[in-house]
Amino acid sequence: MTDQRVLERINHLRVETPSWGYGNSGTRFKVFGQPGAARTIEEKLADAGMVNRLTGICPTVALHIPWDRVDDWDALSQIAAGHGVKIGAINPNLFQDDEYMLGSLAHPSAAVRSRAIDHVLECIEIAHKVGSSIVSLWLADGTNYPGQDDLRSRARRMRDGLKQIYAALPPGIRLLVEYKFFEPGFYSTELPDWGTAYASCIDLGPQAEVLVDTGHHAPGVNIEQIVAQLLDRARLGGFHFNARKYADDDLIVGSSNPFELFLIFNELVAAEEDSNEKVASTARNVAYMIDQSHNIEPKLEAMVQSVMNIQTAHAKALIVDRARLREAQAEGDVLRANRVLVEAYETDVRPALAEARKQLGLDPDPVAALRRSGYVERVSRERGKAAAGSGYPGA
Ligand code: PSV
Ligand code: MN
Repeated sequence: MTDQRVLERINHLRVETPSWGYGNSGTRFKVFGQPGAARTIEEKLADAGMVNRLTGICPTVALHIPWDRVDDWDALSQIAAGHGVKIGAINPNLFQDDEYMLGSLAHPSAAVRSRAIDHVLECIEIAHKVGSSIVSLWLADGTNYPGQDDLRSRARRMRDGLKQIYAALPPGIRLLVEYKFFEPGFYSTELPDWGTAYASCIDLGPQAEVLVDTGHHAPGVNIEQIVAQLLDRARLGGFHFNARKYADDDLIVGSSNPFELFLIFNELVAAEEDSNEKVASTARNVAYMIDQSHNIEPKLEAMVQSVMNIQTAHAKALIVDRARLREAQAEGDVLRANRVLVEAYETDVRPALAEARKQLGLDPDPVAALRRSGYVERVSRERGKAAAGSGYPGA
């Protein structure tokens, strides 16, 4: 790839940031309030606008309902536009109401199941109103004890609920189905892995695609291989990026696992060039989103840093010498093939990223630009240290 083509591809990437990443959040032990943390959806959109102005590649913001519910969606879309952003994926919340203690779509009670379905239908309606093309569904459904509920009955109830939701999906809106191997259920989870999510999407139809949250796998799982499988089956819909050491830690993406992030992007970039047009177009339409909550680190800087880490991994994947890689693979030259990948990973892409940002008229160092801007100090003065936050319990 020519240098200018690499710069164009760097600037072509889009990364969605989450509204809940801008408000106060914490662990189940403590929520530390941060001065200036956004208290309302309007303030979250303002912060997301700032991240977009600094990075140039984050023009959409994911909402979580009911955390971000408003009466007037047109007005909210206007406010977003005023900050230079648009509303992106709509995330239903099927885990925070008392009724959902034993699950949502898989709940033993038909009344709770239908409440959960109604909520997702409302989210589809919201997506339609704000012009978003994604409803992103994560089910907290699971059990804590063997025997607590019948596993096959739960799976059937969930499948039935998903079918009702899918039937209400207008053309042009994608349903992303997110899996997670545990938590809040500690014994079983209804959608624990990519295979179950994939099977559910196949049952539903072409508008249903799998969402990979990088924090939702057991330690040691080969996520890039999952990505490759889903791409090859043309069912990878999106990502929730974050990093973790042990469980779903929601730390800054690429902070502890930069090589893994590079290998994930390596699969994506390779698939974009696949001769099978279905695979290539799937790769080109993957929705890249961040799903993080920053509990002790400054929120705006953490978000900007996350976007930069994603760009770094992406840029390194763009410069992999694919012809040499294929040649070494065909010859069975194990270590030369490995070295081709590692060479790209070890390349310093910071000058290319700085140049790409300059071509967008941006500061080559978005973190330094944020620090110089005085934005965080200003909103800290204006907003103070808020009790309200992301929507998370205790926040
Ligand atoms: C669940 O852990 C999850 O990854 C889902 O995407 C939720 O919508 C999100 O986190 C809430 O923070
Ligand atoms: Mn997620």
